[in-house]
Amino acid sequence: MPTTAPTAAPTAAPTATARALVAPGKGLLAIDESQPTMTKRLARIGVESTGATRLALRELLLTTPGLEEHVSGVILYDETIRQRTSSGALVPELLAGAGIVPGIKVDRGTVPLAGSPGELVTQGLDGLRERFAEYAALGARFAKWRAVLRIDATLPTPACVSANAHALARYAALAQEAGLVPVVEPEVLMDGAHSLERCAEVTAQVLREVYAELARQHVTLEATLLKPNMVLPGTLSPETGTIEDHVVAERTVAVLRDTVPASVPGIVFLSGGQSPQEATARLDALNRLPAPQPWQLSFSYGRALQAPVLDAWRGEPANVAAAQAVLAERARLTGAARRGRYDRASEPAAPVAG
Ligand code: 5MM
Repeated sequence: MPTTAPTAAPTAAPTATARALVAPGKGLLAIDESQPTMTKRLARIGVESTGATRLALRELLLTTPGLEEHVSGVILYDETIRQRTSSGALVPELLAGAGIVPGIKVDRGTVPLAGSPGELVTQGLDGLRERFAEYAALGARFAKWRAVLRIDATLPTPACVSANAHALARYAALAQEAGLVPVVEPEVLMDGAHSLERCAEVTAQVLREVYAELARQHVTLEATLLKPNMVLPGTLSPETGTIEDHVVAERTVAVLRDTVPASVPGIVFLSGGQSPQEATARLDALNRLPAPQPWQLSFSYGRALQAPVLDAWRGEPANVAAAQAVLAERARLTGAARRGRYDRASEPAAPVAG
């Protein structure tokens, strides 16, 4: 008799969903901003954050013509998954009708980690089984939970890495129990003056711990996706701006090859504060690497897809079509990068910083 519980056999559906989410040329659009984040994003363009303005922005994004050509799935926020668009359809119905898989962010944000000054742990496990049942009934087929790790001279501590990996694995096991694909997001932040090599070291440390916990908690990797940071120097590092995209791609993949099992179908990078052009060029470089990788290399971008759209919209109904054209173009370029066919020269003339 085995001494530990066997790994549950995946149902066909979540495994197929995980693969569909990283179909060639496609990736995820993250519009799961919590209320405080959304308030900041809207304030930047002079728009008050209300239920109506948040829905107006999200409807603009989700009804962009042709979005499904490059976007396989959308990560929604709790408020959005329950909202009806002007057509009368619930947001998940609208997405499913367009052939886009609805997903849901289920973490409840970060709180200070007791005993680890300056570090955060993600909360939201209490009641998660019941919330998953409700989200599944609302049409969600995948989920996301984000852990945040900060680098400085002494951080992250082993306690922070371990606590966040444990929570990610408990979330992933509950997602699979409910039949949803867990997107596992351990984000090592770009904030700070650290080098590219320090980011590589910390990202590897974090991913090792995450995959050890996922194994301990019987998570079926074939029905998961990983949403990591790219390996980059900190925003205040003297290296920033000096490292070529192919070096970022090579270091990122070297870390992932050391830490992420081949049974994971796809890696969907977060943009993490990179400009849309940087995030696209680096995804392109990742997909141009000569050696074949065991997993698909795709995207799950929030700011890198949305920032220029917000600038084009500015809360004005008259700007909706122009803003949708910006998203369609950003999605087309990111989809091209997903295939390693991005041409930087085809960027709009005056790119907007993320
Ligand atoms: C879209 O932003 C997401 C929600 O963040 P908060 O919970 O802090 O409001 C965030 O989790 C996002 O999905 C990832 O960080 C990736 O987004 P970026 O902008 O880094 O590509």
